[in-house]
Amino acid sequence: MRLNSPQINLIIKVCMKASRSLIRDFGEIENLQVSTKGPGDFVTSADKRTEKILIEEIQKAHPEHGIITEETGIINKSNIEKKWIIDPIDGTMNFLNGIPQFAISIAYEEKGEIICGVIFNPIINEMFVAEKGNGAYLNNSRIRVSNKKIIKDALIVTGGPKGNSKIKNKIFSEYINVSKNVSNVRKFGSAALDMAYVACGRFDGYWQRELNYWDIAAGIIILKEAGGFINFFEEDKNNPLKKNIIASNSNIHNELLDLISK
Ligand code: 2AM
Ligand code: CA
Repeated sequence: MRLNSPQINLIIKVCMKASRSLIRDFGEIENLQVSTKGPGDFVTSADKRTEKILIEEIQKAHPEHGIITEETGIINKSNIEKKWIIDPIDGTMNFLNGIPQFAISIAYEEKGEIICGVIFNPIINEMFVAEKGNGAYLNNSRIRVSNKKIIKDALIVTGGPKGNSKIKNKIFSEYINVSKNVSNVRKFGSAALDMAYVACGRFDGYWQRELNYWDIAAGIIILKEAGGFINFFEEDKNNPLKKNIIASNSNIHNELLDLISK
């Protein structure tokens, strides 16, 4: 693998460190599921514990850098040049239910451009890595998006609507419209892994509304470096961290865009 920037090495190191406690916590979930209290609080603390390790390790190396995370919010807000974007557990609902489809997602950004990113599923030990200009990798093998050319044959993944969404009906009708025009649609519950799976050709495309930037930041660079196309739609200028995204291989991108009722 040709990826060797100091940032990518740091991300991989902190991911591996945080994943040790995350794997332990995941192992506890089964026991908690049968307790009357349920695993809800435990998951929140697993999220926080993982995030704390990630933040501490990045701050050890770069105390002055900006960090945006799901749980803690924004650290060193004034540093707009160098930022780390962290989602400690993407796919929290899966984690909570003992389903091994979740990941640590970390991206590094300079002057508003994502430079590198990692998405790591510690349970099945799949690490997706990309660095600007140097390609995308799954574990140590180069990955590329699929070569599917016809949208009717495409396997598409999506997510949402979230529980409190105010546009559930719109999202459901979009789902129906896409379903009718592609081979099939899947919902796997982790935006980061959905994007990584498009990057390695398991899915041909992905769309989702009402995401947060940390759900997809690492996915963006991994997918781009794997030859994928990405589009954001209906952007909210007052809330730049909120995202609606379409991502796919290059062949079916415009057709998938047309199926989304913008
Ligand atoms: P999370 O697991 O970190 O919450 C599920 O469709 C995907 O959407 C997950 O990646 C999930 O991230 C993300 N998502 C973002 N905001 C969400 C919300 N409010 N409710 C559920 N999923 C959300
Ligand atoms: Ca997330």
